Amino acid sequence: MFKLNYLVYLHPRNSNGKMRQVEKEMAMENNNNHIRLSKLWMLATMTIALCFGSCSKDDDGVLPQPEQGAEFRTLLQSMDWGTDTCFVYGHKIPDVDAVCSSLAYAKLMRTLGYNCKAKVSSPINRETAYIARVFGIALPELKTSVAPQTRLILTDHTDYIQSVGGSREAVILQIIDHHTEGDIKDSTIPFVRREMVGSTNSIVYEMYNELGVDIDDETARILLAGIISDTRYLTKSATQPIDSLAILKLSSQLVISTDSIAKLNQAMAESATDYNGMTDSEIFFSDYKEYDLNGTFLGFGCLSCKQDEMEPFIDRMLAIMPDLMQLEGCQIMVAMIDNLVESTGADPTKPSYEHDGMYFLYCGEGSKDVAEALFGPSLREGVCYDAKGMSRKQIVPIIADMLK
Ligand SMILES: [Mn+2]
Repeated sequence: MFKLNYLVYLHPRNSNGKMRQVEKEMAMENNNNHIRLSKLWMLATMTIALCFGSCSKDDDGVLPQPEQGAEFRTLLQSMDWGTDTCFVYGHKIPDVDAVCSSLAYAKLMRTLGYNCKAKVSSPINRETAYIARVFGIALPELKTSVAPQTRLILTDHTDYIQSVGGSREAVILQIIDHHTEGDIKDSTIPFVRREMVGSTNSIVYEMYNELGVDIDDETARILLAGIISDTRYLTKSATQPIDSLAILKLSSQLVISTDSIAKLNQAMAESATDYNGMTDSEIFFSDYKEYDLNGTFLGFGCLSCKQDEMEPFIDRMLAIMPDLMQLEGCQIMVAMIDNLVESTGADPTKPSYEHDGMYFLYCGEGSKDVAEALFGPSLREGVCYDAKGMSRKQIVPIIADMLK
């Protein structure tokens, strides 16, 4: 089968917010020079955007052009879609990026004539519920497993353990993702688009442009919500110019001001860290992923806590981690807790709390060595501190390397 893997790795910004270096890798298993040229053209334009910063008046120049989608349309036609609906899934314990990318991508596939429907494999979180209410987004139905041979498209993940039940026996047609390759190997999937950008929704946005498919207002809201959430309104270190460009274009289509986006982001962030009425284990699992790192199962929670409540919060999480580790069948369980400090309040559009470093909790054999290699000596047993504020997406590949 005609096969195209498309990979772009971009280094994170340095402290000046400028790009340090651009490293590109493209793996193509066909000799279609036209594809290669058009992809190179796109990389070149992206590189220009990276070098000269984002969101200038010349933004149109960095958007992919519709004629670039022609080869992809041919590839879609050659796929074995089966006779039933193809389901589009984000990862288990879905966040806004997972839900929105599956919705927007299923819509794109339907527009191109393929019978696709977005689903979620486990219940949505509070941030998704909040933004769906504000934006009037119709959420995907819950479907926790699929029958063998079901056609799947996966967004925002690349590991079987994070995927819908039955995914190992399903036929995975496509992966659209912004994480490094997991145990679902790219080489086994007809189409993989993996770009190291801030949000999967930015990749979906690029693809709408490449394919020349109009983005209706509902889809614009879906894409915008995903990008705001996964980049925390362009503040996370994984953020790239395409994320800012997409927010700019989508918000201008929807006539939403920069101020409104900042306020929306603030409200979304607050709903994401609203643990009111949740048990400690519900809190621990509120943004949780598992990884099979060559046979070592890693459980990884992402949490946040206000600085003045941090110590008792760390104690509560450390107290339940050994039991949760056993419950989940993991060998190592870790959690990062974003440290939220009250902001000065000088700028009303800025969130009332800002991230300032993170605490890294670890549990399980060998986890201390891993944590201390990453972040230096423990503050106390089970706790390290990271001033840089690395993301889970950045930490997991490093842990995977260490465990090799
Ligand atoms: Mn994501």
